[in-house]
Amino acid sequence: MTALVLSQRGLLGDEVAKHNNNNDCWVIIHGKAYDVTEFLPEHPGGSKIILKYAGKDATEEFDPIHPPDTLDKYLDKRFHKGPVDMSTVETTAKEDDPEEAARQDRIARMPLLEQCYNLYDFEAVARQVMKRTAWGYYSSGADDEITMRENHTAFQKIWFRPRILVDVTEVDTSTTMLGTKCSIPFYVTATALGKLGHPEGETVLTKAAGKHDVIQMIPTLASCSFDEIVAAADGKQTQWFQLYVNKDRKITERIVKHAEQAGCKGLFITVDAPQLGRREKDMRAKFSDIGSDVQKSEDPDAIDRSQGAARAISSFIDPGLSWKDIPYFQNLTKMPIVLKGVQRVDDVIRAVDHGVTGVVLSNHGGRQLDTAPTGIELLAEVMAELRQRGIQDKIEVYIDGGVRRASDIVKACCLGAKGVGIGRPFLYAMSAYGEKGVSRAMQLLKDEFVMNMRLIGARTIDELTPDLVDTRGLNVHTVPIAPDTLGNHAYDPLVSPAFKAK
Ligand code: 173
Repeated sequence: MTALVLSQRGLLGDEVAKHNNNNDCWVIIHGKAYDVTEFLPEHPGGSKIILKYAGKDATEEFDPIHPPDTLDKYLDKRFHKGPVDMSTVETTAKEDDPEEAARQDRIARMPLLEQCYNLYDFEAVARQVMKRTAWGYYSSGADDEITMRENHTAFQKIWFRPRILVDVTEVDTSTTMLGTKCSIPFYVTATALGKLGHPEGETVLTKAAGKHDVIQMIPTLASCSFDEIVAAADGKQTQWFQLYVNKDRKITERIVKHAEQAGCKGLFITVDAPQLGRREKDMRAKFSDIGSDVQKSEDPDAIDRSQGAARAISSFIDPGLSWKDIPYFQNLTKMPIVLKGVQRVDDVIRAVDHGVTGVVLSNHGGRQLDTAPTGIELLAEVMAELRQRGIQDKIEVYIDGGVRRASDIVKACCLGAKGVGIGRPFLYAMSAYGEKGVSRAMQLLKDEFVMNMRLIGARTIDELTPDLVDTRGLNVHTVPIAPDTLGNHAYDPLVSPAFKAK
């Protein structure tokens, strides 16, 4: 036998397991071994997380964070050690983990999809059936989560002024966004790491969006590769691309051009994340996941993985991005450019002056700056200013954050939004019930939307006008609101640090 022990089906698990340290580190991913020793110091997520899996199968941790072509693209072929006979690899028995056993038990007792009647129902189920780290990553907001909560409650401060005795036999919810027709004024906004929630990741959202003639924004940091997400589309459906601008502009240029060639109809440049916010649920989930190894560290500053999943992979984002770069993007692509994450009125005016096609008034789902304003509150201010200056048709205004009911979308349209982005609710529907779940979530919104339009006396999107809403309470941040029972079921309260078990 040679040093590399091969069974007929590849390397033996024992052989791989020997390469289990800082100076000699192999990992198994999708049944193949890779020597990542030289790559350890360069790993954007830090070396610790790789070392946790040194000599072992790292597929489950790897998949959500790395598109499938990552190793072929970034790890020199001489480090690809070949197939492993997976029947010889020791696995950590899932049954030994009481938390995992309890989760599997809950999965076996999940409510039927038909028992989900609104978007919060999916969230409440997802909270029970998702892995703790995945739930921590998706559900987390920044700091005290004040903005995240306000995103939703702000809609409840707007009341309708319904018009009666309008013939609403026929109601048409279709509209155009960035010049493309779609069935309804909401889109699937970009969210990272889809495979944390579902093994097929973002393609699940693509397929449901295609069925419903809903636009999907493809994230830079998807778990699936960009090409997989485009290939999952039905050929007719519209996709946009969300861009995190890389410090290395060559990479940015390549991916923007690729998105344009692939037929994306809009470039949404994220402008609210020069640094990623602190999301403590994500950090806490990751911290306990990494286990005692980190806790033993001599140097408290070395606890890189307590940063959570998102921060660990965000180091490539350019904090130097500025208004000066906008003409560069306008020269780079013919796709309409939209700034995603605008948070004040004068920045919208500046966006108009720069000739961009649109803005998304957004606080990144309450995951960036806590106590940043909500999209819906800002929308009312922005549209008043644009109208006063007579430039309301010079830019398309979108909002996202906190949308859970079609009435939220209707309110945004009344105030002048071209459409709204929805992120987490579709991730929760996907995580709990897969494509059928996302499709049902979209259908529920569509049904609610038609009903709401009838009940306020509007037949088309153009008939959703500002006079149909009462926004007098919108800017009051201390207004008493009725208890939000569905929301409270799904909301995972912030917690204090846990004591060690006895
Ligand atoms: O909100 C996010 O989690 C997000 O946008 C992100 C950014 C960088 C890396 C991973 C996720």
